[in-house]
Amino acid sequence: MKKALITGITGQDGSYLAELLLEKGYEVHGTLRRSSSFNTGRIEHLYLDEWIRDMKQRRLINLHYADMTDSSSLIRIIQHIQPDEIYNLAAQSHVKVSFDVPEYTAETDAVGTLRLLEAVRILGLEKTTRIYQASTSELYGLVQEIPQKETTPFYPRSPYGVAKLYGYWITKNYRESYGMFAVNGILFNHESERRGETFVTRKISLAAARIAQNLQDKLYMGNLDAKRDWGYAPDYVECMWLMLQHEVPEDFVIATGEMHSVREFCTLAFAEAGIALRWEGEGAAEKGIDMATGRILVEVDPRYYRPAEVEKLLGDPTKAKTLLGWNPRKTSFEELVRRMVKNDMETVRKLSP
Ligand code: NDP
Ligand code: GDR
Repeated sequence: MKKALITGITGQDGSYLAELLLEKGYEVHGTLRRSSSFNTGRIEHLYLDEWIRDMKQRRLINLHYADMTDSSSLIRIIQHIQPDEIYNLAAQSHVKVSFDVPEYTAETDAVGTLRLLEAVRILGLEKTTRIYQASTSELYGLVQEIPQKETTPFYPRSPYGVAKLYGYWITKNYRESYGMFAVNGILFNHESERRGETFVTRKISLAAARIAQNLQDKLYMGNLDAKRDWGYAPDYVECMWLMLQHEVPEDFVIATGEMHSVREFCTLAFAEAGIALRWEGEGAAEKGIDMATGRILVEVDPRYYRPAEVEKLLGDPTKAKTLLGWNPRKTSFEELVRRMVKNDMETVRKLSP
């Protein structure tokens, strides 16, 4: 049985990847951070107590406390598990927040990646353990070429993007220096019902559901003109696994090849919740108005603007399609929005008084 370690197993991607690897028969381990309240909501169904484990005889995940800022915790866990594959998903992953905690973001996302690679090397596992590094389309930042592919130059626009740039290069450097099977997945935005609530898609799907059920009056947004290549997270974690099964270690762009604006996402999400929006005004004065009632439901609040913005990202997934046989548009954009809104309509309904 193959053994996998997922750092950041409690996050959106970690939870889907854990499910996928369990299905494939892996022994799955994941890192957990100490927190003052429960942070295992996305993986509770994969983490039951011993008694239930025995009764159901299902393979379940194993959790270990660790932090990307703590080398000793990483070394201890890797030594204990001796994993065949490591998926490094742990990160301070919020772009806007990275402007507020730039040093912590660098510690976790940049130096944290180095700590992990060094741990594998210190333990003498560099020829046996394969490593996936969660790189990002934020590396492209100020766009130099459209669409972006593996050869497009990088120009990150946030402390997050800059920290991930270090993570990208140190992974490549360890591959070239020590012959490690260490690869970068340059993933474009991917969303799901489990997306964190402060990322734009989930913020919109939740607000649309709450407004439709009269539990919220208005949604305040940042840059509505920003454009992203949005995919579906469960489709993307499959690619992480495929990259580690490939004969040679290589970096891949993972994207859908389709781009939409934040405004389009809003319009579609509200429509899924039964509200037809029309847009009026420009920039900070733009408003989304309910066509049926004339009520203003969406307004721009410049507090959500970023010090430096990434205006548009569009990926070219040709390499992943050709070499990994990956299907970039298993789930359409419309289906992604529909699933997120449907899920939030139900969640809100259950929680409402
Ligand atoms: P999430 O923010 O949902 O999950 C991040 C995970 O990292 C959580 O498990 C979190 O723990 C953990 N974590 C944060 N800081 C630390 C730390 N210092 N030490 C240990 N663990 C830590 O991110 P996603 O699942 O969306 O993304 C997974 C990875 O992929 C990230 O590295 C992200 O930067 C990258 N990425 C994501 C894309 C996307 O569109 N989703 C696109 C491209 C790259 P906790 O639950 O306790 O907060
Ligand atoms: P991003 O995702 O920064 O691309 O990083 P996010 O959903 O936060 O923003 C996407 C775009 O929407 C604009 N926007 C808003 N964003 C948020 N969060 N809240 C708002 O109110 C709002 N209004 C407009 C943003 O300005 C931006 O242009 C995500 C993360 O998952 C990273 O970890 C990952 O590396 C990249 O995707 C690829």
